[in-house]
Amino acid sequence: MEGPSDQTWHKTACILCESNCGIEVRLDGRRFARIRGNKEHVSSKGYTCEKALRLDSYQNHRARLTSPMRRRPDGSYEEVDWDTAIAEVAERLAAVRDAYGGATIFRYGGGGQGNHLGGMYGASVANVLGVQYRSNAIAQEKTGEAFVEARLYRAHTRADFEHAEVAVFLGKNPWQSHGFPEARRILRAIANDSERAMIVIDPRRTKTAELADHHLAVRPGTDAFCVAAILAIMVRDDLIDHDFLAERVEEIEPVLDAVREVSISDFSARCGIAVSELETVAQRIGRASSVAIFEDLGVQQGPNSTLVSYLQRLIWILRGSFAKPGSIHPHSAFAPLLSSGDMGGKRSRPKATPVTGAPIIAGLIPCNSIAEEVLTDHPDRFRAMIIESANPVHSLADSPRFREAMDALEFSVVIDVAMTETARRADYVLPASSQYEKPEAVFFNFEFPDNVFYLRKPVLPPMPGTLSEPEIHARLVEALGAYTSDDLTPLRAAAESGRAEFAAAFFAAVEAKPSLAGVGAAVLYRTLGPTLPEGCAEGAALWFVAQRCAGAYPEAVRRAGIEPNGAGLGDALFDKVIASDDGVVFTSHLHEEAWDLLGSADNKIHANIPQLVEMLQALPDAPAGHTTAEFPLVLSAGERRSSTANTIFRDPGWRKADQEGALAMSSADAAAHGLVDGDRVRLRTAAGSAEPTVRVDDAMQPGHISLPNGLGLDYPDEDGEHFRSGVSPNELTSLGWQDEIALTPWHKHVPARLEPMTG
Ligand SMILES: Nc1nc2c(c(=O)[nH]1)N[C@H]1C(S)=C(S)[C@@H](COP(=O)(O)OP(=O)(O)OC[C@H]3O[C@@H](n4cnc5c(=O)[nH]c(N)nc54)[C@H](O)[C@@H]3O)O[C@H]1N2
Ligand SMILES: Nc1nc2c(c(=O)[nH]1)N[C@H]1C(S)=C(S)[C@@H](COP(=O)(O)OP(=O)(O)OC[C@H]3O[C@@H](n4cnc5c(=O)[nH]c(N)nc54)[C@H](O)[C@@H]3O)O[C@H]1N2
Ligand code: SF4
Ligand SMILES: [Mo]
Repeated sequence: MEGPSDQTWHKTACILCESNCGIEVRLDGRRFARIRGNKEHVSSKGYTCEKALRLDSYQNHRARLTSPMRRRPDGSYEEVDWDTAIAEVAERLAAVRDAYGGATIFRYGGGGQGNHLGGMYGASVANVLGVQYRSNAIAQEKTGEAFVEARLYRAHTRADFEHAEVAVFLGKNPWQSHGFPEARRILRAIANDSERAMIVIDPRRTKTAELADHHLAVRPGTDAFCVAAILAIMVRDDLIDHDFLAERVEEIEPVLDAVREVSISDFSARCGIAVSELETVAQRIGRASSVAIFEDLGVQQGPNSTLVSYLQRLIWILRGSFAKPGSIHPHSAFAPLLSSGDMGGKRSRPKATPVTGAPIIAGLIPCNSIAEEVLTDHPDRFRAMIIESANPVHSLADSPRFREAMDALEFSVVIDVAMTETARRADYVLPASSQYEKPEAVFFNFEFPDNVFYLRKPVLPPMPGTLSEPEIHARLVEALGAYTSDDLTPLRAAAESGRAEFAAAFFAAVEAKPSLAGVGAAVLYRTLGPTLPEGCAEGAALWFVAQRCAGAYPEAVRRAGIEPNGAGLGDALFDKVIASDDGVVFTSHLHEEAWDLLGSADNKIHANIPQLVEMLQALPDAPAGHTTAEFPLVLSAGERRSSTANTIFRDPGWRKADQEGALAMSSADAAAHGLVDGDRVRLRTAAGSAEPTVRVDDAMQPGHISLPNGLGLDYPDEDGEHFRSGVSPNELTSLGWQDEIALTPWHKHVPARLEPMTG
């Protein structure tokens, strides 16, 4: 944390995708002068992709906020000081709570690809206000998968590609999107090993597909047919691990009966993959000692997505590819990603949304329902929103509808580092310190048998005018009167004397005043925080998390080399997390212990999900496609490229190529529309239109066109005039276009047409 000509390499992490590779940064003043991978990082071991080198564009740019902003009646913003902002935000939130109840205050976000600590403290504010409903981006991608996993075995799983004999990527392009440690190294290793095989199911010939042994270029939106046909071949040819099914799986028979009914030739015709090719793939999976599968947005944001999440799991269930090297595994959790973050014990949570009755999965209301929970005269409608570290106006389907919803609220506050599209609709905007100006961490800790957690320390002091989320939330909690300084004084004293004393005092205080549990994160920040090493106070809430983690997996924590200190195993784990600069292996499991990580009462897999088996049986009657004469093309609105990183980078200057995010299309489609590379075209969907430039790309199949994600952000030029670079994909998407179970949007499957540019 020194001035110019600082020769120190500061350890931190890349925040652009869930891999969070460890990096080292050299500073020139406040600029990131050099960036390299951190070879000592226990998970990424020095690996990065090219995007990490651009992180200065996140840390330093013209749209960063340096003062709380208050919206004037004419829609412009004025700067206000922090005391005013905190007092007024607390007062306005309390007024909504008092008039209509805390359940009408909705909370969105709480973390992005690199930052989940803030959300823990945000839970303190939510708890004081009695907030009941929340959501985040996960509820427009992963809730279908969560629905399936909750029914199969009550656990979250990932796959071990490092050791898998056969790797399957289903609507996933890890060469560009990563999603597991050292993704490109592992993809290359599989591609170079003749004993192993890679299968990619993607309509597009992606970079990953180029490396694959088998690329199944399905027709967009037909994955359910493709995966069901593979399953049917496995059952027909008896490529099944019967011992595994007998020992570990309940109720497989009704599922196998439904799979036997699948017409392989009909489904092959529907997905556009020859039966012989499906057979080759089924047989390669069928003779493998291990198969690892990763499904992602290509199927999670398209037709039949929850059904596909189910069917792909049946592949590895039939193969018994679970709980051994190279297979699927559950994992420990340092802090549960989907928990409400409160410390007040189990509270019963609503199962459906108050207005539209949409299903709440994994505690999250479907992103597609949020605006509809506002834009109604229903008495229980959402009246206020707290939005943190998310840009829903840009990232959720139907941007105009979300803007309308924000405008209809009685109150809204956004906590962000930048003046985003969402911030521009809020009553107050509170400027957070960047992820390199405070301690941060993610709860994307999905590894097995050794799982890793990394608390990174600040590289720079906070930008003047900004505060960390823990500080912002603690101030809000205090303005809302959740505790008094008398409540905290004994805890502060105990924290000074020692950790065992602190634990005793903390639990005694919560017992005497149970409401303190709901604001436990803020209490820890104010009491334990000041006793932690410099720059670590924001890590204080992890003390409770570490206790819970050590309590949940004591043997695996010990096996990871953590021994109880004077205050116990949880404190030893916490101390190690605070002290480490390279990430900590916090649990080390044995493979057979995977079964204990399942949440099902009998630690078995329960294969039969009747609702989804019925959907499988109804597939032959499904429509052949969703395009029409009016909208004959399928647009994938949001492809991951090396030039995209959600909306974390706002300055378009970070992009060295593909500046405006071209619309990719096959040469056949280009020719049919009289287009050549670099032309501009009008792209129209039922929801709206845009004018992207064209890139002719024969990785695309005819009829399928693709736009990148994360573009179309407003950014000020040198004179402060805003300009927009590229297409904002959700100006083109519609809310009703969604999965029937999880209500996740079909971002990857939007019917569209191309028109010549006029004028
Ligand atoms: N470079 C980069 N990396 C990122 C991100 C980023 O913005 N940029 N974002 C991160 C985030 S938030 C996420 S969730 C992940 C997402 O990671 P991915 O899911 O891998 O990313 P996408 O490119 O959105 O979609 C994957 C693939 O789905 C294919 N697809 C489209 N339609 C269909 C279909 O009908 N069936 C099948 N089988 N495939 C189809 C597309 O051609 C595409 O190759 O990436 C993360 N990593
Ligand atoms: N059409 C279409 N829409 C999509 C997708 C698609 O493929 N197509 N992909 C979807 C997916 S998978 C995802 S994950 C979402 C992502 O969309 P969002 O969840 O909205 O999140 P991000 O774009 O990652 O932006 C995160 C926000 O956090 C802010 N931020 C960065 N650092 C900090 C910090 O330290 N503190 C605070 N308070 N704020 C910070 C950034 O400025 C930014 O506004 O988009 C979804 N939307
Ligand atoms: S974008 Fe993802 S894979 Fe690339 S360096 Fe950052 S965290 Fe690692
Ligand atoms: Mo995502």
